[in-house]
Amino acid sequence: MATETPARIAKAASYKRIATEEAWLMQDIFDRYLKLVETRALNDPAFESLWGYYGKNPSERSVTTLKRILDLGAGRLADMDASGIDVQLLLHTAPGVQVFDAPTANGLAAASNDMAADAVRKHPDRFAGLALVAPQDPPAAGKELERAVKKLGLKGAVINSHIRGEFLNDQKFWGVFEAAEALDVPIYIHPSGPPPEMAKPFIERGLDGAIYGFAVECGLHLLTIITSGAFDRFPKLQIVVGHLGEGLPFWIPRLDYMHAAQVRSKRYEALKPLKRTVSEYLRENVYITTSGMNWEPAVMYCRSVLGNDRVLYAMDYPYQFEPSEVVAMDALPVSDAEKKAFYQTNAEKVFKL
Ligand code: 1DF
Ligand code: MN
Repeated sequence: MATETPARIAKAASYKRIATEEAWLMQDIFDRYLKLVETRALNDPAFESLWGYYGKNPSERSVTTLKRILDLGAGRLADMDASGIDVQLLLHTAPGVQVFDAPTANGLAAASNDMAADAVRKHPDRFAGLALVAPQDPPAAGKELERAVKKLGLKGAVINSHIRGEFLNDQKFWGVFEAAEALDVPIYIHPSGPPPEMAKPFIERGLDGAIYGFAVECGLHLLTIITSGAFDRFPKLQIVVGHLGEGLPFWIPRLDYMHAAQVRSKRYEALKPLKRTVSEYLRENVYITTSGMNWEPAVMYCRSVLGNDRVLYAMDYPYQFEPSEVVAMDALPVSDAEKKAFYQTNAEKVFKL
């Protein structure tokens, strides 16, 4: 993995590099995160650890990451140029507005969508964006998604995983799925720190963040959506998850075997018969991106079990701004047409770019 980082990566001749999980942060939302860290009003240790770090830690990583993530202009474009990225799909970073009361969250979601749309309007060939919504208020989230798609030209929604400890498997949130399916846009489920009920063993060991806690929380979230039957109710709904599917593709045989076994034996009220197998939902209703996981063996495995058209490139800027990973993905042992699909045309199709 120790590829040397070139000073500057040239544009590719035969494909655009579209990076599909690139984070930004609205200053007003950041200020409110800091207030929540200071007051400890949420009583959410993973949130406080994460935003306490980016807000107050003096290390080079936290300071430069914060500077980059707040910038939707020249600094970001310069970083994209240096790393050979043609287009960033902008997602407001975690936990979005999911830590605020519903009226505040709805107002901030709308303001952030206006800002993201403005960045896209200024640089339509470099940026596209997903809408931030407040899933804690599903009717409002559905309306904001519709406004963001139809009026602002955003390409779907980002939901920053758990909603104060609850998951989208709960039918009270399904208005968001209904809106996305009706608008024919995907929902990107991006990780967040594990909720307090899950966080303790992770935090104590320093493992709650992007190293692994995010993947455990978000992989669990996706699995709960699948086993809830949400895709039987919304068969056209498409969910995008990063970090190579948060591990679920590697669990396919066990997910299918054990889900069928537990349903047959009626062990759990919550595990109902589904129309398809767990892995069929992964192949038909889920797209995965390579954010943070641009490592050839893992990417090739995921392509082999999900199909080339289900795997999309992402960098995870600015959290994992590693130009050497672009070099590694350029060298994937796949055909030119497949590489173009991976970097460009899959994203154009899924997000209607
Ligand atoms: C981190 C990484 C934080 C990612 C993120 O959102 C995030 C991190 C707050 O390293 O602290 O989205 N990431 O996806 O790699
Ligand atoms: Mn990310």
